[in-house]
Amino acid sequence: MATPLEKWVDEQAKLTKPARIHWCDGSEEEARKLIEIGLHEEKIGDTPIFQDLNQTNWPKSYYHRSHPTDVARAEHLTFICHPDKETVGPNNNWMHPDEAREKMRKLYDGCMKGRTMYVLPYMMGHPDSPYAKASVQLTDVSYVAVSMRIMTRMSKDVITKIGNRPDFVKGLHSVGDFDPNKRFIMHFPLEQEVWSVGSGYGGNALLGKKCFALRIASWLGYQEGWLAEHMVILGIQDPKGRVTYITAAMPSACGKTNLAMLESALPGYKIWTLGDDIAWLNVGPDGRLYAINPESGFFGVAPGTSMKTNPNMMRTLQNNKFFPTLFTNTGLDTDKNEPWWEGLDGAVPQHVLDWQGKPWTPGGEAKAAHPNSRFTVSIYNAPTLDKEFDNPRGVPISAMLFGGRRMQLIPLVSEAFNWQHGVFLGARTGSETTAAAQHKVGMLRRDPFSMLPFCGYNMGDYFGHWLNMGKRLKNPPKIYSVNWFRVDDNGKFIWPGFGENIRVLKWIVERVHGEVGAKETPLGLVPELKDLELSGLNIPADKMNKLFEIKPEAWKPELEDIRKYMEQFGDRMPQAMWDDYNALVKKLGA
Ligand code: GTP
Ligand code: SPV
Ligand code: MN
Repeated sequence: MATPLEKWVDEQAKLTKPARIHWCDGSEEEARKLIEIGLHEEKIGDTPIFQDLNQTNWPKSYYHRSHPTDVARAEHLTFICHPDKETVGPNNNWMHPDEAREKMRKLYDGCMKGRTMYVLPYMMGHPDSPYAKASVQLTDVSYVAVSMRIMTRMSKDVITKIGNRPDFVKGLHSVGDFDPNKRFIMHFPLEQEVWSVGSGYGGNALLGKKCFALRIASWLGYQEGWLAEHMVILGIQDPKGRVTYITAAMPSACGKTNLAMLESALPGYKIWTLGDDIAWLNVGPDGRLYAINPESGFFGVAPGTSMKTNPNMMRTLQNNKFFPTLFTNTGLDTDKNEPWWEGLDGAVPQHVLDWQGKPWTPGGEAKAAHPNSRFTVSIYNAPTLDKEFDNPRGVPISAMLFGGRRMQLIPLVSEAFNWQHGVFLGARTGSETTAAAQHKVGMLRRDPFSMLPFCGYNMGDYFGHWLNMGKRLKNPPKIYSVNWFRVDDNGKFIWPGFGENIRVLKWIVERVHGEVGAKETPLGLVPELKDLELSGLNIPADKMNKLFEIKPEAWKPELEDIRKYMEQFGDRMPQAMWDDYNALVKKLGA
């Protein structure tokens, strides 16, 4: 008798009609074979999937270019397909499941002809974790198969674990013919299923990541009493040797990976990494909030990464431990056969091909690396990997940060008055858009909890779920708003950011342990400047004050924007959020 898994694979193969089916076992030997196939056999059009890189300077690294129309998440082509539109909410694109299935079946019909279907069994979370979930993705491209091996715990043991159960998370993926008009990423929360076609890049194609670990998982968390969040997880070791665990939510390309492995500018402090993108949060037996990272790799923004900004990531990329490391849509230094991107250390190389493979001229407008070009590398390569990373229970969280990219208004750091106010801080978050998704860059949009593109159900209900989670916590984490991106009158970042962000984390750690005071403002509790460790920074006092400036007049359009945003959710917006909104309006005298 065929298992539910075998039956499902068989049905998808009947629809997509691959030339062969390869069940992956997740081994290194297999990954090496897949790379060979991508180097020499498998092609998209005329282009091989992978190119070799200089193995001396970039050990076990390979280069990939995605289709030029396919370089970022396609939010406008991403749908949640639940029979009830209200459940999906105004924060998502909605399509009826029947319509979506019909549309997709047509696009899938025979789409894998002549190609290999790879069956990828993987765990999100440590296999022994009570919070982990088993999943299987089907794909027709070796790049996705290899990427999923880096990003998740892929193993044939998962097949045994699934056994005769029908309730594993199912992902069907095909690159189709890359036609952007035939590109869709469909989510079926009731069936725990994702169908994606037409894209081979990032969150559109690595279905364990945003599709499952956030959109489907946030829905499961709502049903089952836990949270799936767009958050980094890190430990802050202080001079006492104490490690304090925190999470931080920031929108795409707004600093999570950098924060997750920050190299401290203050002596005696050290950051330990547990995750750079996604956290699953559960109430532990002791009433504290515990975080696990469902992933096991980084899919990080390349441009700007250097020994100056993120030395620990540079060390991770050049570490030989876990095979392989991938670079996608960066530039290529053809003299050395090395990946290159804007902001990398050293002189600009003489001969560079851009992310589309065309000769690139330095100094012009055009970038060599696509702004959303990325590396894919195992978390086990990170020299900062926390010893608790593989602890199935996760780590207890003492503070949660909500960040965004805001040139004005939002202070460097402020602490919520209480859990409910913290949920409001998360809900009112806005951020200027980045190249991580296909849209105009630099526009302010509301991005509650940095989850706008990732919350798989109505965000009004999501805020309510957060409020309820707080009620179940005996010792809830403190909640903070942070903003590294405030600019001066010349449009320059005031705060140096990166390794210097430890100064903000230090204050947060001291707050968590009741070791330092704070000053009340309409927005929340902020540090007294004397309590922020600023030695060696040379930021003039007027600029430091600007980082915390609150001008009620300037807040008027912001408050209007927040109100309009909240109103969209009608009855589903919890009254508690309106109470906090009204309190803020009153305090600002606006
Ligand atoms: P996703 O992987 O898309 O979810 O992004 P992320 O949140 O992990 O962003 P990442 O850390 O990769 O940072 C993206 C961009 O923000 C890069 O260009 C960084 O150089 C920049 N950045 C990160 N941290 C800071 C900071 O503290 N200050 C400033 N000014 N820029 C930063
Ligand atoms: C993001 O956009 O938030 C990412 C990259 O982390 S992707 O995997 O493409 O979603
Ligand atoms: Mn992300």
